[in-house]
Amino acid sequence: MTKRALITGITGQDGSYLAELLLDKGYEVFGLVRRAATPSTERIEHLLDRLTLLVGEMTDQTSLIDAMETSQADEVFNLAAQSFVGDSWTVPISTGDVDGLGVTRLLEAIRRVKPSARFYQAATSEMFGKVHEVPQSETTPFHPRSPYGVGKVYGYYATVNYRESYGLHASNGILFNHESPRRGLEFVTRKISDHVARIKQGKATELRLGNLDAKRDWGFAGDYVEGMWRMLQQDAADDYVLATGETHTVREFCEIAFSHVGLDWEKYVVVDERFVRPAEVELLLGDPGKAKERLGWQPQVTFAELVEMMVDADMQRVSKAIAFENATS
Ligand code: NDP
Ligand code: GDR
Repeated sequence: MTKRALITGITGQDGSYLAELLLDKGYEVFGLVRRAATPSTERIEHLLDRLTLLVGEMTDQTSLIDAMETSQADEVFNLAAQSFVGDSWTVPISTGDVDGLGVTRLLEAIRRVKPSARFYQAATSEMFGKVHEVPQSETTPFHPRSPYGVGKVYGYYATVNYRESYGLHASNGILFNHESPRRGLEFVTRKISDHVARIKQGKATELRLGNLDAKRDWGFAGDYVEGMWRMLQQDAADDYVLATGETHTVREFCEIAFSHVGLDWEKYVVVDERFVRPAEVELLLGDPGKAKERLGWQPQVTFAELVEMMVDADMQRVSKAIAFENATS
């Protein structure tokens, strides 16, 4: 029988890769999308004729119950979130509503409509925040440093609690940063690759960044959606870290990205206090040992390959935009 999946956040980076993966595996895929004046379906444009999109909101309980009733999903992937840490200080209450309470709303919809459905919660390394140990694993205590991190800790425990209270097959993926050419332009990796491409092609002159010393465990998003899927194929639900086990600074990301197109990063990067956060997560380094042992999961793309893949994609995009500009001017 064809399996059915419901993905919230299907228009985001991870939602688009996960939708591709599940369609390839023969799933019928439903996606929850917000009503918007301007649609945000760019990342799933190439899949639209194979998906069923349902209008809904993580803040609206009725829409989540409807989405479960219509989809009758066997597997539910909750990827929807206000996911930009920097903005979570500006909109702390709605971030908590969507990223925290939203998880309980979706779990309630599952419990009431189809309690046999398996549930994946997009938890995050941001829950470790001011880290209590290095590397971080499934047993490391949480110490979130942003309204985003605080909301995600709520969502994490809601997931554990529905597993323990009602026996739902509900798992948390504690994912460390994962990037791709589909990453939003506000996140540091994509901000860098986009600026490198525009500087190289004469469309920008500098790149303004905040904390260059921040260290992150960066992997490729395409590898991480495979890990999400594997979590839901286990007999018992559990929580898993997905990470590369390597950490790099923002400065190192800049070095590789600029040098890939023959530029010296120090000539273009300007530190700008506006991008420094009220409380910073200085160091993230994940231990993916449990996922490797139990799920047989390992990342395939190295750090340097990831940086170069993102720069190459932005170089192509910017050059196409310039060619179009020239042709139409
Ligand atoms: P994106 O920001 O690219 O995508 C977020 C998605 O959530 C979008 O589809 C967005 O829709 C949707 N969304 C936001 N608010 C709501 C709402 N109120 N109701 C319904 N949908 C909403 O995130 P990523 O793909 O990078 O991440 C996916 C998930 O994984 C997120 O929960 C994120 O917090 C988490 N995560 C991500 C990591 C990463 O490194 N990428 C690491 C660890 C966790 P719209 O297009 O309308 O804005
Ligand atoms: P992060 O990603 O906060 O780790 O959350 P982001 O790319 O925004 O920041 C990474 C680090 O880079 C530093 N930094 C800057 N960041 C941005 N965005 N812009 C800048 O100009 C800049 N300069 C320095 C930041 O201070 C930070 O230390 C991402 C999101 O996808 C979350 O949803 C997810 O949960 C975590 O990764 C794991």
